[in-house]
Amino acid sequence: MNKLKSLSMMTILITSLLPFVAATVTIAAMDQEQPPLVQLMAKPGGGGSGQVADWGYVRIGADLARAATSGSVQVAVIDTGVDFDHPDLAGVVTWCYSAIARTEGCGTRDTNDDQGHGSHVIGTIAALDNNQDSVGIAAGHVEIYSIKALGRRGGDWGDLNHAIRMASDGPDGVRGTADDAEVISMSLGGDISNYPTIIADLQAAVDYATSNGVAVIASAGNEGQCSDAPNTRMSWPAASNGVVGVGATGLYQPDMSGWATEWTGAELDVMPCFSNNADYVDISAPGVYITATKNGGGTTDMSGTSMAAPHVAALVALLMANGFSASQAMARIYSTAIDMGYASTLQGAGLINAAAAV
Ligand SMILES: [Ca+2]
Ligand SMILES: [Ca+2]
Ligand SMILES: [Ca+2]
Repeated sequence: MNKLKSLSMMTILITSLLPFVAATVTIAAMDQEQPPLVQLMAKPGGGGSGQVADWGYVRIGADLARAATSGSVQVAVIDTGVDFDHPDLAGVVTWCYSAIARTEGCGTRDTNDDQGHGSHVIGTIAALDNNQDSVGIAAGHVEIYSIKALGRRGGDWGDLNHAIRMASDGPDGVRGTADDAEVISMSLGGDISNYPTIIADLQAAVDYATSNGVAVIASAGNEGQCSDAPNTRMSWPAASNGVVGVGATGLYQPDMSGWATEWTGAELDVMPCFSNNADYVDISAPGVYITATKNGGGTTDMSGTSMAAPHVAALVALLMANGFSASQAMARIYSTAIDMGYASTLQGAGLINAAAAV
């Protein structure tokens, strides 16, 4: 009941389906017409057939933001591990740690991605800009720390707290040195409303990171109810103090005929029903049909606030690579966000605009 889970719609569904074959999900635009049924299909592997920039990458102007960035920072992704051998992540992941097994080392049984979720999130942030697969929003400007705190069926709050502290300390295990992560990205969450001790322990771990200057980003959760009323369920760590809670946006066809997966300038920014409506939602980012690296090679599409959080983490990383502090970076992201017209409990400050922020 109080287990953590990753926040991709696909992940929720594959618990009862074969992973990476095909999953059917229902996603609907908040305040739009009847929710359409859509198919979520895995794409074939890449490998030299040409690189695809996801619509979210294009929509937020990531090319311009990357071009305006110099330097590099470390981003810790707390998730299901990573496919360390994925060609589009070659050299990207510089530290792998399992907060479950409490061991380190990349390409090991303890730190490999046994689910696919972590590899997708990492690709959204950092996949190489080359001639294959996808491209990360902060490609060329980040090193990734892959910290595994989720197994195939979720994780434990104690392991998450440990993961947050390890990310803040970095590989040398010493707080306040150059290898400390600048950003922590968490595409996970759970409702611990009735567990005040767990909330307090989590808050202490978050405070440990934020007081070290780390930007802590988390998915807002997928328990949205297609309603203007606030959620009845909450999601931590998004609801923890000092954590940036990220809602998901999608693209709709200009004639409202359905979801779009390519940004041409005419499509509409909408929020899907699954994105949580709560006062801890701070900002929104693309999270419907996001193309990124697939466990085992190639790319796949996934949807959820899980896919939105790494967009924000990557943008914070670009700003911090340019010398901004975590709080300065977030102030810029909030002030340049695109107002989509939704309530602030749904969209937060709005849709991130990387080109304007950097
Ligand atoms: Ca690529
Ligand atoms: Ca350190
Ligand atoms: Ca650092």
